[in-house]
Amino acid sequence: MYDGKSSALWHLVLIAFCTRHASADDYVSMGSNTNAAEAMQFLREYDREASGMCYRVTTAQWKFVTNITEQNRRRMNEELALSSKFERLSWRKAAAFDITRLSDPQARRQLRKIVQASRASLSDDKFNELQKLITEMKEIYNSAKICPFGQKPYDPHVPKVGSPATAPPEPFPLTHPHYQLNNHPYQHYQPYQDNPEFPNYCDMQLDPEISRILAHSRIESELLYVWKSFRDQTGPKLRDKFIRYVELANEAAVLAGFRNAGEQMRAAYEEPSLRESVEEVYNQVAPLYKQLLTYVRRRLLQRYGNHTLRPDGPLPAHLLGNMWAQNWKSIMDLVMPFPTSPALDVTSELLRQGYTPLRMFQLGEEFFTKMGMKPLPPEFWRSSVLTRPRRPAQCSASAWDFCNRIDYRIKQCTEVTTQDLVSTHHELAHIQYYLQYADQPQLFRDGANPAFHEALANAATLSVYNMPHLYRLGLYNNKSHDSYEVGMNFLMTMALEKVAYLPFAFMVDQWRWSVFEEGVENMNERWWQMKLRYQGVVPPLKRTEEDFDPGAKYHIISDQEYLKFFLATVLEFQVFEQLCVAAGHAEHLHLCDLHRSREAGRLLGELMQAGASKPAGELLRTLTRGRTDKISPEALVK
Ligand code: X8Z
Ligand code: ZN
Repeated sequence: MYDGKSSALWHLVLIAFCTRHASADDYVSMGSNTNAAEAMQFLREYDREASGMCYRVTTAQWKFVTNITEQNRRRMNEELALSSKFERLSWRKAAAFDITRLSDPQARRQLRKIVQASRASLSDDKFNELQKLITEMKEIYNSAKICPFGQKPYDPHVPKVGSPATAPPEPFPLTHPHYQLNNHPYQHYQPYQDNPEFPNYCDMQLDPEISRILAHSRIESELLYVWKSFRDQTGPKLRDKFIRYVELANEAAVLAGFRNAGEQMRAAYEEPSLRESVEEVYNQVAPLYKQLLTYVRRRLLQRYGNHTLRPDGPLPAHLLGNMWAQNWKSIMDLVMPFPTSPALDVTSELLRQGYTPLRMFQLGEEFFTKMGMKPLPPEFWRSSVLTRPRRPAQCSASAWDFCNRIDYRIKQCTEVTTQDLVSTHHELAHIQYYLQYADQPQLFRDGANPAFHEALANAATLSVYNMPHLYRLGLYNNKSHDSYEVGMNFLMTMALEKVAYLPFAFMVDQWRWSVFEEGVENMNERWWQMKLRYQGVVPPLKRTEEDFDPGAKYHIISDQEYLKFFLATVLEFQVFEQLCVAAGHAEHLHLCDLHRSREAGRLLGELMQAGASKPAGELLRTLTRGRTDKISPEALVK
């Protein structure tokens, strides 16, 4: 992940275009000032102040997420409030210009970025209410906890068997083997109620405990329990706040000249026919997804039997190894095409060779420098958090740009596993993107559209975990296995991760746009209708409008656009294919290794250096050497 532009400040600087086949400038709240010198002066000051503000907010956020204390939370919220004020003020100044009549296209582009996606046209009260709602929803979500399977909520008045009545509940250490399931075949999995060591303590959070159960347990009743309990602890508490959020976001969008908040979100793509082109991409990948679903369903039937799912019906949402059924890679053990060949897991080899988190990062840095790209600055090594801190901290991996052209960091609680080796390269690719576009003005230090950051980071990462690369690194010996079988297993892992994800990533914003457009009636029913239509997935239990299942997905309640993940998943393969062409690779795409390819590095660097200074279509033309400015799933399907 990259965390670059997630603060309130950066919500306000997205570009806004729209679907009404008109010019971009039609949607700018236009002022009358046509003085070009004043506009340039304003942009210079904005650049300096916005970079400074971004540095302060990012520093405060970093302090909080790497050391969760009330004081750090307060400081972060203070900085966020200041940056909101700055953003509103800047919006007013920018909106005073008649953007259409400025002759410098880059200045026009920057001003539009300040003005168009803003919610600053709301009254102060409503603007603050909207920010507060989003913060509250995030806090409710992040504090959701459930009891272990088979246990009642902890009651301090009921003595735990074998312990004194006064004993406080003990925090369960994450080093306990019950949580260390990554490398264990699922047969060794022991459900909580059968585990005498597990304490009577209702403190299981989504990450890591609940996610690990969904990934590793093959006990249907336990999967059902955690699937339901997490939804009980999120949705109903979030529903009313979300309804008010929809109302305010729509009001802000209408004041900014859009029909609704969905249209305002889509405007960041600068593509008038975005809805149609995204649907076309979905239709192109749907047949492949259906094949995958059919194959996986057969294997699930073998595991869970026909009282749990039907041979010709949809898939129950709790059996796919993930809370949202969005990524199926955890059920690889159930669906592996060649179970006697390896699944390219190099974890034990990494451990055997004495790899450490630091060495994994050094290896990742080398991957980029050997392609002729930029080395990491000393500040990176000085300040990054590369292993789990001993204090309360958020552990999700993220790459940080402190907006001062000096300070770049990664936060990742790295473990020596294949998955974290991949994640290390992914986060380092985000840092590479930051380094490459560092000389752009602050407003252009971002991806060309919301999908670009993830797409380029993943494109660079795709060659890291294929056979030739792991062989080259001395982590996999391709002599001892049938390479066809290993290749098929690898492609199945890819399909479970990338192909299974596509309909989910597509439907999230289809649902969100429908709520912004048509209102909040029957929100939950509509969610499940879309899950069935696009994903072929059904809830394992009856759902009602008392439930609010979209609220179990963080990106929905935290106001984060999701279409970018759908487009990024498609685009990463399109970019990867072109990088492989540049590298002179002529074999199957899944065997392409970008190792030491200066040509691939040059192309990737060129795409990254542009940041957001050019429209995405222009970069796609650069990528495809003039052939197209459209995103295409051809390479992914290949
Ligand atoms: O949100 C994320 C990352 C940040 S870029 C943690 N992802 C999406 C998700 O969790 O739904 C990565 C995969 C898709
Ligand atoms: Zn990322």
